[in-house]
Amino acid sequence: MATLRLYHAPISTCSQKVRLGLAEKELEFESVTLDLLAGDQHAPAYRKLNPDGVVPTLVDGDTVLTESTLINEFLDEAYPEPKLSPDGARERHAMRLWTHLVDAQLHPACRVVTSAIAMRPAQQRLDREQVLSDFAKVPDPALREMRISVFEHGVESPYFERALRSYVDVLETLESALSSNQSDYLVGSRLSLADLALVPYVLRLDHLGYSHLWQNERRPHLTAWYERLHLRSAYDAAIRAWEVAPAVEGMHAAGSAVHSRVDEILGRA
Ligand SMILES: N[C@@H](CCC(=O)N[C@@H](CS)C(=O)NCC(=O)O)C(=O)O
Repeated sequence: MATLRLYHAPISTCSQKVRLGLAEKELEFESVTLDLLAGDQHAPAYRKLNPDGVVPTLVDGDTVLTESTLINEFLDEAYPEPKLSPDGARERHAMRLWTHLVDAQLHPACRVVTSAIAMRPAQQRLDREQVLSDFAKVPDPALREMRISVFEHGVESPYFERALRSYVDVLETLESALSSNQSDYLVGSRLSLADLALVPYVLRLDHLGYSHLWQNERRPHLTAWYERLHLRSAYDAAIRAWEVAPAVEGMHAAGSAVHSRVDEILGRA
């Protein structure tokens, strides 16, 4: 079997998603971690592998794969056991609607929310010119503009409220789908790439200290699904093993610092 090499960051959602795919399939990989705050993703050698300057990137033999959703689809085809997609075409479409939701809505929302709440305080401790020069290396102009706005204004950036609402809307979509499903999982009767794609984003809110958005009977089906996924051994290998306590504590502290403002924006103050 060819050697797999994963370029990733320990608590990046997209990296967690791919590590879950690898762990469910019990695939070993060589790990190359990038420090996103230090700008490792913009190093010329890495940008040759991933021109967007983001993680993750998976190298399988001489094949370089980017885009976490597509990497997990690749893994499911190239390493078919255990299967992480449903059998029927209709259900596979349903699975892809979830992964599309992540790519089109949830990840962009999470990027803004995480940047405003948790990355900004860390970036503010760095040299301002260095931070701005890293933003200048972001290839997508819209993303660059968002990064600057969020760095300057945090949760008061015009990007923040829209992103936060969009993020929380997905929690309701999850609750509603899981409450009407006859299954423990998002699609069909077994775990699929849909579950692996969504769970890192619930975890991110958990890390920020916002689990009240689904716990305490607010969203009981989502709570049960989230807890169920935590019981999998793949979760330990892909998520817990990579959690760096100071980073998680830092996210929690940053979340607490703006908790009341976030509640206010959500209209629950
Ligand atoms: N659509 C891409 C998004 C990748 C992405 O945004 N990765 C984040 C971490 S989750 C990243 O590398 N951020 C660093 C940056 O934007 O500078 C994927 O799914 O792989």
